[in-house]
This record gives sequence, structure tokens and C-alpha cells, in this order.
Amino acid sequence: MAKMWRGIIEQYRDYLPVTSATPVVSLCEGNTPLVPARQLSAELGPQYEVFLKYEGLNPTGSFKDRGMTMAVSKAVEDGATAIMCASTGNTSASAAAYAASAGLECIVIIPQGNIALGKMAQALMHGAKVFAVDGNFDDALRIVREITNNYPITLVNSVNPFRLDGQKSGAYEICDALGDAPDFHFIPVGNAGNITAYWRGYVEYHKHGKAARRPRMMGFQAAGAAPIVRKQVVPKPETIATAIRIGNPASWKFAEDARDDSNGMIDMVTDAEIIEAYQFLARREGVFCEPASAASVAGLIKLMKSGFFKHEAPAPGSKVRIVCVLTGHGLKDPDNAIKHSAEVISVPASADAVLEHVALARR
Ligand code: AN7
Repeated sequence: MAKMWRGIIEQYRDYLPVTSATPVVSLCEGNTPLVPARQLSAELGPQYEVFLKYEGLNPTGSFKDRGMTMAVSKAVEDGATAIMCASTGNTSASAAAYAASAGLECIVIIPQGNIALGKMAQALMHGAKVFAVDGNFDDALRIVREITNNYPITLVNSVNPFRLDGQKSGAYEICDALGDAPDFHFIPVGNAGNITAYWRGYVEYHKHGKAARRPRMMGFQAAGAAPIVRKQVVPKPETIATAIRIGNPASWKFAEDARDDSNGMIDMVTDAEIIEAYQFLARREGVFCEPASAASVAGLIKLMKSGFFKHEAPAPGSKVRIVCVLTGHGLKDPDNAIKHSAEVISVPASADAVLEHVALARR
């Protein structure tokens, strides 16, 4: 049997609303690794296992590709010629790439001055028409809804139900990799589509007998953009994690359902905690994600410090399994990476000049 991975639609066709007539537009997204987090696991103790679902390894460097393959395939099936989205960056990068592959026009609206450099480069490079508005993501989404309501352009934000269908595949992959659902699923929350999709994925897989249990959903917003935690719209969201700089999430209610139905939580982490987790992942685990993605691990670290897991002993002979989703690649945001790292050391071109800065014993 051929073993080539052909993307999440072919892999999980039985769980997705596609037929043999659906023209599959895929860049072979999905099949991302579940990386054991050795340091985090060690810090928690021998009864715990932490894994990082490294979604930055998708074709455009974020989890958005899982939903975009579905949204764009269904748009083409519908006869669409153009797609449109509002975005804090990753959705636009993904939409632009899948539109390019399908031969569709792509229009994106981003908040001026608040998207990471790599994401901007992707949207432009894939040939999207990019508009920067003097406003935030919530303003951009309002504009996109207004236009797509009145003109024949397919909206590919996560309010498009096919996006969430595709993103459920992340939960299927985790269950397939572990042989069951984890005990805890940590995830950053912005527009709240992904937490909704993961929960639906876990629930469905459990229903189909592919997993014996369902995880507790642990969502984390940035403190300056935490409408669900604060129970009110945040008119001027602010955070260094621009991907989740969202004050009025479209899937707000669904995220609350995921939290409540799973006996989980939605809490917030400060920018300082996000940066600490971002650096920890890169420097101690060897995994480079963007700041918004580190919110999941910042949440885990916050709960570790508060003693939360002391009350979470595993069943005899097993371990408490924790999955943190790292939603986007660190290369998306080179400015923040450089800003939060040591400086490059400039030296004359000699071994001695380099050795002056390195403590080594001569062989
Ligand atoms: C890296 O691209 O909203 O809670 O417009 O890029 O499903 O919104 C991105 C969101 C987490 C939050 N991590 O997911 C967009 C956009 C990264 C992200 C989220 C986003 P949702």
C-alpha cells in the first residue's frame, strides 16, 4: 500500500463533509509531530507526560491549513472564484496559499501594524490582495462579513463551518498517535475557532469508539485580549502575541461550551508569561513557535506553579498525559524572536576573537 501522506481530507475523509465529487485542494497539510517535551515532563514529575503538537510544521507554518484545505475545497466545489478573510496573519497566509493552489482570487484584510512579518510576506508572496485597515481584527472581520454577505466571495474565516470541520483533524491525529485522547489539552484562544474544533474532534472520535475518553480543554487567552475570561468584549485588545489580539471572538459561545462540557477552563496569561514560555520552548525543548502558540505552554507553567497538578494523580500504572498545541511556527515572527534573544556578537575574523567570548578548555 502506498504510504504517501495526502493531507487531512484524504486521511480523514469518513469524518468530513466531502464526497467523491469534492475537488480536493490540499498542500498535504496535517500529520504534524507530537513532540515529547522532555524538560516540561521532567519538571512536572514522573507521573506526567507532556507533548507538543507542533502545528508550525504545516505547509504554511500554522494550524490554519487544516481548516483551509476544507474551506477552499468546498468553495471550489461550490463554483467560487474568490475567497476573502480577516486575519491577524496566519489565516491570510494559509488562505493565500490554498487560493494560489486552486487558482482563486484571494483578498485579505489585516489590522495595520499588528501582524508578524513572516505572515505578511506569505500573503503577499502567494499573490493575495492585502488591505491593512486602521483598526483591529474585530474591525477587519466586520468588514469582511459585510462584503461577503453582499458579493459572491466566499468567507474563509472560521465562521465558515468547513474550517472547523478540517481543524477537527488535529484531535484525530493526537488520538491516533497516543492511542487515546490525552487527559489535558492546552491551547491558545483568539477567535476561539480552534478550541471549538478540537473539542468537536475529540467528542466525535470518542463517539466513534476511536478514543476511550475525552480531554479537559484548557484554553488560554492573552491578558490584554481576554474577553472570554473577563466575560466582556475587549474594545482595544493588546498583546505581544498579535495572532490572538482579538477582543470579540466569533466562536465565543462554542469555546465556553467546550470548556464547560469538558470540565476544563479558559484562563489568561500575561505577555511576560507568554515570552517566558516562548523562550523556554526554544531554549530548553528545542522547539520554536510563535508567541501566541506559547500561550498554551504559558498556561501549563502557570498551573504547574500554582500546584494544580498535585490534585491530578494518574490511574495506577499510567501517566497523566498533557498535550499543548503549538499553533504556529516561530519563523512567522522574526522580529519578536530577535527582540527576545541574546545579541549577535560582532568580532574580527580570527579564532582568537571568537574564543575570547567562549569558555573552552584546549584539547
Ligand atoms: C498562531 O490568523 O485569528 O482561537 O486571523 O494564528 O482559532 O482564533 C489566528 C489565530 C492561535 C488562535 N495561535 O486560534 C488569524 C487568527 C495562532 C494563531 C490562534 C491564532 P483561534
